[in-house]
Amino acid sequence: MPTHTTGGPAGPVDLHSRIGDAWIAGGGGALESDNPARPGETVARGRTVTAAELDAAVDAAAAAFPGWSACTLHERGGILARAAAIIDARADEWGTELSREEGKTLAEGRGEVARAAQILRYYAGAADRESGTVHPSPRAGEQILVTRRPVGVVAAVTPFNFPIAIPAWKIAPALVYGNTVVWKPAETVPLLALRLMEALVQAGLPAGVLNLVFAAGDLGARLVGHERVDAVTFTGSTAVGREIAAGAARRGVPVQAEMGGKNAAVVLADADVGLAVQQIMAGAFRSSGQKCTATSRLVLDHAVADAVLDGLAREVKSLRVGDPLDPEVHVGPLITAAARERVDRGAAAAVDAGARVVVRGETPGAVGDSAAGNFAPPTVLELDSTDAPVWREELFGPVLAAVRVDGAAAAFSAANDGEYGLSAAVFTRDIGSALGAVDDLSVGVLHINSESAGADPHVPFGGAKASGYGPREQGEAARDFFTTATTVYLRGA
Ligand code: UN1
Repeated sequence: MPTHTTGGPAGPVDLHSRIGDAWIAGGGGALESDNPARPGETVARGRTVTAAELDAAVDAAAAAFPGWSACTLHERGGILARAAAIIDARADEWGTELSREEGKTLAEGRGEVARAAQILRYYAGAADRESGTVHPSPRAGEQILVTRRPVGVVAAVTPFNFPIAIPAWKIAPALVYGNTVVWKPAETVPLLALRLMEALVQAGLPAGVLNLVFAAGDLGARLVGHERVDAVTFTGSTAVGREIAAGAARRGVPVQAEMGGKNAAVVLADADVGLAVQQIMAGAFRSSGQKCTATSRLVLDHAVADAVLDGLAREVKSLRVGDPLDPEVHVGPLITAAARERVDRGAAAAVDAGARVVVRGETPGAVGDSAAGNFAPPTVLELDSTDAPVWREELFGPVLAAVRVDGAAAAFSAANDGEYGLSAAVFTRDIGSALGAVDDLSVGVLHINSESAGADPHVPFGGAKASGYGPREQGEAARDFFTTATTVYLRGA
């Protein structure tokens, strides 16, 4: 294994892909991750793989499959548990690197690394959980068992915004249930990918069981379309997810795609307004709104609308936007300058079309100043109708668009008005309204009186409508995706 520096300002960390039992430099183009808060500061540096190297990674995963799938769940789980301990021991250091590379605050960066360890521990425990079922047979002297086998070689394609937690929740279940994996992380966060890979190698993962490829351009498509790949797990945009799903359908390969979101917080007339404001702030502005579960739409009952908007205006004014390594900062930069421009353009277009600016926070450095970091001001807009693009299109930044409605029925219909259906938050003290939300909102994840973001490893995670395709992630849903069932009719001879 190459020796890696800790990645402090001393200099960029050397990146290597991992194929089979070797760390390789990669024969493709230059790859560099930059600190989004400090333009020009390189965090990690290396090269991408070539098409031949990518194919070699798939071959390595295929070659490792028979041996790995023949290990017991306990053996596989033991490696994940050891990797979790390694990650825990490095949580402060790797959490700091995460903040430097991705831009979320130090608390969120360290929290995410700890979360990755917790996810690995959860799947390590799969060894002791049921993995099949036994059914009575209509015929005497027979039992019917449903057992589960691994699917084979899995391609995992992961996004920038949770550079270690999302890979952990895809890779850990894939591995523990006996699959081998080729993993392509987002090009903007290679360092954290390297760290997770290092932890698993150090924990004793056999060669070829997980292969990490830094890949650019159309190599992502080559990976998910590879004839030796048996299943694809993806998190990213709806457009890419649907393209992957269409290609996989032609090959008859299962896909789990977790895609965009435009998640609403609904505040009903009887809500605890203080609680709602605090939770909306967290849902909308943590990670600068760069979560597919972030709150980006607000549906406010007329009775509480002014109180909620006034509360948000007060809170947004006290947010500090800046370098996430500063512990006083609440909101870091967006991942790239292009992301910042997209968010600025989206908010400006909404204002041009008549949206009222309820509040817009301060950023260090003027918008568009390329010497400043990629900071976008936390912004709350009020709209007259739900027709505006800012209501419908995912901006993936700290922008909230609010509308006013009368009553729960109108609120749920406004929340459903859009193509996405990942998560929602409903604030109410009325059990009937809460149950109404359960029935009426087309979402995969519903929070009653808590923020729209967040996911626990033991329960299903995924979205309705354009937000999700294929089986849910996490918990038993992950087991079902990463295994295939054999129904066994068992009779004595
Ligand atoms: C969370 O809300 O903590 O990409 C997790 C995303 C989601 C994960 C959200 N797949 O933002």
